[in-house]
Amino acid sequence: MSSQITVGYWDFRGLAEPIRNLLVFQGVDFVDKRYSKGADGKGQEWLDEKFTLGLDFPNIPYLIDSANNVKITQSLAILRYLARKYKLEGETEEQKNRAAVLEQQVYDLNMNFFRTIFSPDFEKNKAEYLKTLPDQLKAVSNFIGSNQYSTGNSVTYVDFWLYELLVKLKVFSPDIFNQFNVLVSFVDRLESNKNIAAWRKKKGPQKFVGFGPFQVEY
Ligand SMILES: N[C@@H](CCC(=O)N[C@@H](CS)C(=O)NCC(=O)O)C(=O)O
Repeated sequence: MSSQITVGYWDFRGLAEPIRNLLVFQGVDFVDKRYSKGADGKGQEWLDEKFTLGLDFPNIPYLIDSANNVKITQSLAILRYLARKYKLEGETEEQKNRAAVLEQQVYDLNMNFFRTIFSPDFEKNKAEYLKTLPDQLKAVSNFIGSNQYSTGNSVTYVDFWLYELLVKLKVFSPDIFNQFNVLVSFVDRLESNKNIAAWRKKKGPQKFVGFGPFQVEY
């Protein structure tokens, strides 16, 4: 049977990787549609399709689930849709709340990171950012505590969102990241999932972002 789900994005991790990882973890056969930025970096391949797909707010990442006639954008809306579809919202009210809180916390931490990465005075801002990073990670580590996953002992959609933040920080500052055993174990646990491990092997290292000073692959 051909894949019913398509995820469209640039050819790097970016905002699509949590979505891809959720699908991979679930063992879903999906079309991993990647648009080239092209030699001029303008992404004409995407622009040619952008307004032809029937998306309300044409952007990438997008998700098309043809079996359910779903065509959506906005990375967190896509993750939440998949959470409902695959029952990854959390089992209890408490776990659902924890997922919602962590989702927005990770959003803020991501913004902090990207403000640093894309700031004009990168080196100065990087030094300032690194001073605050241990406290940011400590709070996440305390939140996870002795749970296997971020919101409890079962996987929720927010694990894939958190994972992507953590692996960025792991390569950005291994010394700081590695001080947090809970976070190291969390990343290891997801990466030891057989579907995720096979996906990582198949895809090889990929860039986090398409431009800027943080041209690191993971
Ligand atoms: N809030 C949106 C942001 C989407 C976005 O900014 N997409 C970027 C890549 S990260 C892009 O290049 N979009 C292509 C476009 O604007 O046509 C989301 O979370 O999905």
